[in-house]
Amino acid sequence: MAVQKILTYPDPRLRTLCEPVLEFDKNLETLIEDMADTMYDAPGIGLAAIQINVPKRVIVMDLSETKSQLQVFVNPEIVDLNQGTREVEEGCLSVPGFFVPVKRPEKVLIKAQDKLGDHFELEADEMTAVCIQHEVDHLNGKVFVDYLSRMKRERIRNKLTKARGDFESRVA
Ligand code: GNR
Ligand code: NI
Repeated sequence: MAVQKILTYPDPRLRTLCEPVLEFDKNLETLIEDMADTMYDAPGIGLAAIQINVPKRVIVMDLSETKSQLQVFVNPEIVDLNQGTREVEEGCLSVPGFFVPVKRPEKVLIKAQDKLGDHFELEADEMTAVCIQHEVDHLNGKVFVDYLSRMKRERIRNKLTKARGDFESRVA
C-alpha cells in the first residue's frame, strides 16, 4: 500500500506532456500499484500517473460499485466514434471540490496496452467514455477546467490557491 500525494491545480506539473511507456517492467508494476492505491484511497474512479507526479502515459480506472474491477491503460489512444456528444458533470482529484458539466464525444474506441505490453481495444460509452477522455487529457497536460470560460477557471484557481495558502499557514 503506497498512497501518493495528488498534485492540485494550478500546479504547473499538471501541464506536462507525458511520455509513452517503453519498458513493461517491475517499475511499471509498482507505479500501477501506487496509482490504484492512491485512486481507491482518495476515493476516485480514475487516475493518471501525472497526478502523482509521474510523467508517463499510464491510467488506472475502476467504475465498479464494489471497487473490484481495476482497469489499466498504458499508452492509450482514443478514436471518436462520432455518435454525438454528451455533457456530463465532471470532478477531478486535482481540482478538489469542483464539479462542472463538460461536453465530450459520447462513444469512443480506446486502443491501449496492458501492464504486460499486450495491445487491446475497447469500445466505451457512458461513464467509461467520460473517464477515459478525462484521463487522456491529463496525459496531454490538460485539466477539465480548461473547457470552462476563463472567468470560471480563474475563480476555481483563486479558490484553490487561497485554500492551499490557508492550509500552509495553519501547518506552518
Ligand atoms: O474521481 C473522479 N471522478 C470523475 C467524475 C466525473 C468525471 C471524471 C472523473 S475522473 C475523477 C478522478 C480524476 O481526477 N481523474 O483524473
Ligand atoms: Ni482528473
